Amino acid sequence: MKKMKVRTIGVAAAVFVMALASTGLLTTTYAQNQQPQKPNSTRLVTLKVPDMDCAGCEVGIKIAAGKVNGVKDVKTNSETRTAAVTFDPSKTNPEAIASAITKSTGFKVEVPKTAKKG
Ligand SMILES: [Cu+2]
Repeated sequence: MKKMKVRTIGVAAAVFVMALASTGLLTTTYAQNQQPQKPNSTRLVTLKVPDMDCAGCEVGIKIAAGKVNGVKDVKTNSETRTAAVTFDPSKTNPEAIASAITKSTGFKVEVPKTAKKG
């Protein structure tokens, strides 16, 4: 009976330490997310492409956006009809990327209002 009690306390202590450790980790992650963006960091914009309805459209949009200087990554989704573009804001901007896609593929591209400034 005595042994049982000691073991229970031991387990409870271990759980308590683990809980403390995970709280510490969460706090650290939160603090990192709060840091201001570095001047050279990239930005992500999700462009709407209402006429993108198949993989063929996606390829054309990826190629067109990828040719824009400063574009780092393009992820298209023909189901949601969006193109998530990662870019270097010192080299290009969402509207320039949108117009490059339209010029190359003929697709109308909508830039979200929040991305138009800056
Ligand atoms: Cu298509």
